Amino acid sequence: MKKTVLIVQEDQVFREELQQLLLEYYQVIEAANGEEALSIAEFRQPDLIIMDGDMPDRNGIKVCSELKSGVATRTIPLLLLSSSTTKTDIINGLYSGADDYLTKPIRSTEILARVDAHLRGKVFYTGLEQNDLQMLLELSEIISVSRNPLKILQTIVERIARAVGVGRCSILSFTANGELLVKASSDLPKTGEIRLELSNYPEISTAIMTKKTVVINDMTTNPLLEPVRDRIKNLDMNSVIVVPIVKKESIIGTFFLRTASPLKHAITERVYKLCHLVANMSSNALENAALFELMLSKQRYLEEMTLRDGLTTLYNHQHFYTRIEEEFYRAVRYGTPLSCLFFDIDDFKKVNDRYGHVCGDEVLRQIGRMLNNLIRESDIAARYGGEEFAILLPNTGANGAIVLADRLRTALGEIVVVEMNGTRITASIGIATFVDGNMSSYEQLIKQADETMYQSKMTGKDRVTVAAGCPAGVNP
Ligand code: GH3
Ligand code: MG
Ligand code: MG
Repeated sequence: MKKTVLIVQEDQVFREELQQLLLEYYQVIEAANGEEALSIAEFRQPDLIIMDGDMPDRNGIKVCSELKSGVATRTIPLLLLSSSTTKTDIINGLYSGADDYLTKPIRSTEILARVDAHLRGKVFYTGLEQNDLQMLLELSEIISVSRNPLKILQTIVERIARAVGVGRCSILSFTANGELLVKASSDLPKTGEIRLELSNYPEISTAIMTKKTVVINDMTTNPLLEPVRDRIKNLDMNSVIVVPIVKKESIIGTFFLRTASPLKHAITERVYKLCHLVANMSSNALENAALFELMLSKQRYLEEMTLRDGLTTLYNHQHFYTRIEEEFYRAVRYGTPLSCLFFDIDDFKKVNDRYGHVCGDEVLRQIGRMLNNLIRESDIAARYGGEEFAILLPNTGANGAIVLADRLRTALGEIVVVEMNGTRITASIGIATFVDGNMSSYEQLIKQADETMYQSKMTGKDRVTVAAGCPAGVNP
């Protein structure tokens, strides 16, 4: 049998609009004013009431209170429908006894979802403190205005952690390939991509598997945590709640809240309700977070590409200058050495002339790939010009640069382009090192590296020359 919904609404047009919306699923009865509402509610005992919050003289709020204090009507879920979106009005509505509120204009899917949830006893504001309602409303405002889902999730966990006074509150995403990633955490401001091993968290895996909330009020004795007892025994924690975050019937994550040890049996009804409400609020943001991150990484990729040379993917000339300036001042400030290595491919014109530009390009492309593998994370490799390259080696003296130069000569010798019939690629290499204040500018460092490279060219190519004042080289 269909459940009965009482619509209390002064505006006839609006009343009919609501009726049309609900008629397919519910038996709908109507009241046009507060008086009628009170008598019909008592007499017909509807399963749910949708109350007009905009009746004159705050009549809707008054009728709410009367219905909620009447013996025969107090248990009927009551939804306050109001055009007022100010926090105080909504809070007053909820304090008058309304179980939930909706704001006009009405959105059909939202109304149907809320009515359904209340009829199944799923939504509840009772038992929350006034501050909690205030916080929930503020969170929904932030959610509706912020375009950064990760920030939304971070705000949610921070506000809840503060409201409940817990050790940790996190929102985790559970991806289609079974990964559990921390998206926001109250005690870790920058979560990045922290991955959790599901087997270390039986409470989370149970929530995901059963699609049900897991509450553990004493972590020291609960049997569910037996497999990880040793791992958690020294951690400062006592109670935990894990609420699945669901989107279109599938689990997309969990809301996780854990208290520190003095807070025994901390998952009270209030905490339970708060966690459920915010888990629901988080679901859109969590879904959008993946999209958002993809967009950010694309943006970062595009930004990075403007610093790089298209053919070799090495940094371009301009970025090399930016970095050498930064690194030079860092070296001056911290008294660390800074080496600069220049190299120019020998007889590259011949490569082009004999085998064509396409082969020449392939050699340059392979050099780019090789250099990216050869150098450390902190080194900077750039295509300085056509077939001329530069490598900046922070915190590296001439000896370290010579070692790299040797590896570079070997790696160049290993470059193979099939059409080139075994032609070996060689380069003339020059090294200069800033150490102990031996230079006054980065331009000087570049000039010395360039000049020593030229010396290698002049003295027979395929060799390494180290600028004067640096340790002896290892030329062939
Ligand atoms: P050396 O040993 O004195 O350095 O002789 P070289 O032939 O390498 O030097 P030169 O400066 O005479 O010629 C450089 C050649 O590099 C000429 C130019 O066409 C080629 N080159 C520069 N940029 C590119 C590029 O992007 N692709 C190709 N395929 N060739 C390039
Ligand atoms: Mg050359
Ligand atoms: Mg050249």
